[in-house]
Amino acid sequence: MGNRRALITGITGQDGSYLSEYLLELGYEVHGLVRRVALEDHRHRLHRIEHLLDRLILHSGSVENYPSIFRLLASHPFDECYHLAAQSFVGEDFEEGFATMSINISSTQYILSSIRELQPQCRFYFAGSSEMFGRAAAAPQDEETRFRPRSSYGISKVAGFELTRNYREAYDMFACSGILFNHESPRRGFEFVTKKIASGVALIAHGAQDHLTLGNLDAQRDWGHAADYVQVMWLMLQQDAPDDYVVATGQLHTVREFCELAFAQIDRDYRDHVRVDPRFFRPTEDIPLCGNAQKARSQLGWQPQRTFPDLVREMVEHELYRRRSELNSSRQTGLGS
Ligand code: F7E
Repeated sequence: MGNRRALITGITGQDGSYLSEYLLELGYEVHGLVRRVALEDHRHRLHRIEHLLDRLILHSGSVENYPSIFRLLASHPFDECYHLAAQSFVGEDFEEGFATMSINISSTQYILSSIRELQPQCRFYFAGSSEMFGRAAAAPQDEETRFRPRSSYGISKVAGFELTRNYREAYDMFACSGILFNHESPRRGFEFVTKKIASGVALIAHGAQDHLTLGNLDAQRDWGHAADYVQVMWLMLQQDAPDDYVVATGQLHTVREFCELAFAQIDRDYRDHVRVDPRFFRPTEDIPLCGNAQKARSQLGWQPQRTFPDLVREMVEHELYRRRSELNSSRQTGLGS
């Protein structure tokens, strides 16, 4: 596999960090585009890739800035480009619609256009999302299901998906989209419900908090593990022909089930600790988002390794460990002062 070279946008995020690990293991030279502020504030902004920093090549720049993308692609030849950077929180989206649309759409076009002009042989992956299905007319959703996005985030992802398809068809580029359903891990951001629950459970276990406030407990999601999902991104770019694929577990779980399992891990009943606040509610889905990943399974040979209970356990264990370490270090600091 040797010296293949990959560029990852969004390398500091959950998926970027798992994909970096995966590509490094395969022997790739891995480059990332990172904002200057992140490079200056290593500890906070690069925490997910801190353990990899001596093996990665980071470039200062922003996907919102065409010249920085163009310059990077003009100076380094890449075999593969994974475009993961995006404003990705759906909840905030109703308020922040303008920024979400303009950042997510223009960044994708900047990258596709630069690749076309400078390195048309470079294979391109676009991070699509189940949010593109929005108010889906049918379940489960697959590659043939019509998109009916109902958030600026979903609309921006449909635009990125269509841009990717168009560059593939009009310019014969090897450009693919993965339509990824929710994927979580201990590296998930705190604004997402799984991380919010796992970290709330740890705070409650340590007596730092008594309850956790959530939105709709009956909301359903098709939750997978991010480490399983990044493998499929790589697989898509290793095929003979570019194509788009749905990536999902095909199994639905409610926020309530996540809570039940997470609290059971500290021998508590979630009903004693979870409060519901309509502030966190989103418009309800008549037909839940649940993916059919048959095409990825049969054509790419992909198979998720981790189950839903594995995911909950890993996330809660991680948060319990993190809280314990924080408490120990604050005790030590207290002793020393
Ligand atoms: O919400 C419900 C909420 O914010 C999951 C992103 O990666 O996946 C993610 O988007 C569900 C929703 O993720 C709370 O209403 C209840 O039904 O964790 P989430 P998301 O919106 O599904 C898709 C595929 C993406 O592409 C996105 O980038 O949980 N929920 N109570 C809550 N959600 C949050 N955040 N907080 C609550 O308190």
